[in-house]
Amino acid sequence: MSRLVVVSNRLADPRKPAAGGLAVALGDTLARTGGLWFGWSGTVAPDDAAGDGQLHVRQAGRVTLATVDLSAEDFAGYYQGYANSVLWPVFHYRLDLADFNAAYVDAYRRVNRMFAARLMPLLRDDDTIWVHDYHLIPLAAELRALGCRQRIGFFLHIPVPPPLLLAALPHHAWLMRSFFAYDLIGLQSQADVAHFRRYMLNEVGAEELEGGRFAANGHETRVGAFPIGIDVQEFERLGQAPEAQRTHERLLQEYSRCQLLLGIDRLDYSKGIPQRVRAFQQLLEKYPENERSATLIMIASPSRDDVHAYGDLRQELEGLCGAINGDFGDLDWMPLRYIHRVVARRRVPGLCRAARVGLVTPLRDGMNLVAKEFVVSQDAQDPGVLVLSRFAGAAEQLQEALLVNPYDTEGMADAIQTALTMPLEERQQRHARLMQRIREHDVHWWRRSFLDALAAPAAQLLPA
Ligand code: GDG
Repeated sequence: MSRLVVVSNRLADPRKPAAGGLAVALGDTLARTGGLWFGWSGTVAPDDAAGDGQLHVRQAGRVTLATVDLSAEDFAGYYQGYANSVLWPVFHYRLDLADFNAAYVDAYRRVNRMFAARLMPLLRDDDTIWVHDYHLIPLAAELRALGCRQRIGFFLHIPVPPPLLLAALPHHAWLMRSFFAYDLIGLQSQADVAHFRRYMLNEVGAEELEGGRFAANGHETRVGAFPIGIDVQEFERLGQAPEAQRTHERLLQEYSRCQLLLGIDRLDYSKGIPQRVRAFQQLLEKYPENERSATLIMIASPSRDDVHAYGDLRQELEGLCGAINGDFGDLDWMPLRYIHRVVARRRVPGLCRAARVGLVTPLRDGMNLVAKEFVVSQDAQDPGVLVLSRFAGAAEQLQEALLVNPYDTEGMADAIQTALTMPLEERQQRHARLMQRIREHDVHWWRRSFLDALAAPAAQLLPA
């Protein structure tokens, strides 16, 4: 069995419980065969220090964690700049929020080249390399330039926008052609695969072969949808633990006269948080019977505070939340609890179980794991209802959720009302079907199906 090498921008210690589903799932695989996890150390060294690119290696059980530092200039250009101020907005269809600063792409190339140079001496001939996410798209091309012959797979956690939108990205041809250095490219949804395919045919002039394969300029790659799942068993265990139970009981006590609605996201403009608040406001206006009974808890954990667009979003949201509480609240009832803090992971299942409605309404999302976590947290006898944006990758799988268009405020308010008044039997039926699909396609299924496809001969067809 070949050794697995995972490369991602940030690492998590797979043995720590706070690490969460993805880190645990990847850590399991790495631990089984003895693996290597490579990425940024999280440390920014001053520009004049020799820290730039310094390698740190440590063991976590059978997993070797190898990390490199970034200089302050590279951190600003590669991470805050090209990754989070260019690729993130463009791939989430937000050209208006992209900052096409020419220095960013240089830093992005430089860091990918530096990562390749540091990783190369650590590789063995029979390694299988799995690169994650938009920070590292050109990494395989840089590794190939250094003579790397091992199999390299790539998984993109965020959406792929339509080709004409991608084409607005300066250097898009360079970036997208660099995908051809991978043996396999995994995307979250069929919609992403369709956009990727059209881009390769229209913009690159690639030839389409059988089984998700594309060829251009003498290189060939394969593309498929591998929707990421959660670690269902781990999440269920977390839900049965005392801290989740206590959170659940405390919320039921405190809101005994209310039906709870819940949103949990990083505070990110892709998550449609202001749109959700407006829909909640519309709910209170259009269906006044919810006054004094429906309460929205919105946890928006801090994220990328140092990127400009995120500060604007926070201000907008604080204004909106304050206005609703001012307009509708009373001495003994506040319609909205907005929490701009991280809630401990151990409490999340208890929070979800106390909610009658889970609001997962991104404007665009690669997958959205909160949607799956919400469903898994529910009591199967008396489950809450998931209201899910049709623009989340998860919507392709979770058809029994109430699917909404987050730009349609009134439609969303109507869907919330449907969720709040849904009869028990219908809730149970929808929940059972969603659970079955989430269980079948959990994070272990995702990891196995991607790695099996990567190991398979190129001509083998990918799962539809
Ligand atoms: C990217 C893609 C794709 C959130 N707030 C708190 C908290 N969370 C946890 C959730 C969930 C995770 O963070 C967020 O995962 P998502 O999938 O919703 O979103 P992104 O962070 O944007 O992730 C996304 C994902 O990669 C995987 O491929 O699904 O589309 O954008 O697990 O529970 N956890 C705690 N406190 C919080 O306040 N403990």
